[in-house]
Amino acid sequence: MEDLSQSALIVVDFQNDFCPGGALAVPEGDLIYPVVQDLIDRFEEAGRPIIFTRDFHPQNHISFVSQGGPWPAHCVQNSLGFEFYPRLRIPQNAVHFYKGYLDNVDAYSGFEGRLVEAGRITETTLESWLKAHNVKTVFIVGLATDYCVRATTLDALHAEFQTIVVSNGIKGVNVQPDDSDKAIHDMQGEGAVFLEWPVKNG
Ligand code: VGL
Ligand code: ZN
Repeated sequence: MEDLSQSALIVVDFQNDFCPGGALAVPEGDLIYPVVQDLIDRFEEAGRPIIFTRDFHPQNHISFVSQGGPWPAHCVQNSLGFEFYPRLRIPQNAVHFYKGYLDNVDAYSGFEGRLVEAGRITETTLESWLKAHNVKTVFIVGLATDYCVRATTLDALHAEFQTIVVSNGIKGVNVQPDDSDKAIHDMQGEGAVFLEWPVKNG
């Protein structure tokens, strides 16, 4: 068992629209579920912070094809596609950050998100929240390896967190077949440590 003191878990964009059947499905994105849930359970037992980032796009978001962007409409505010993958059990005291909520700004990194409290988007950034809570190490899982996991990991490293990416807790979109391999290479090059998380039935 890892020593989780001074660690936080960051679950990136594990939302319906990034899972099979969703608007921007990551192939086999749902297969990370046992690893993600086991990490949530372990961090909860250890009394450590559990952070969820989510895309929270307006209907006319700049990243959508309808507005000249690269992606089909996805994770539209208060749509089913925005909701968490349904099997996820979200702890009561989990901490939530939304990103990409302005019409004309996209954000892949959770570090560009803002804390949501009582359903309202605040000014608090993920970096300031983690530092205020004396977090030194972040464990990162979620979707997608080649976009939001990559960007979140690089920002965590630039903010000088020890950054552990759980290799069996991520999946990529792979618009080009080797995009995830390239993203992993980029993350390792900046100092990310890749760890396979042992899960029974995983
Ligand atoms: C993502 C593409 C567009 C992601 C979000 O979560 O990786 N990818 N928006
Ligand atoms: Zn998006």
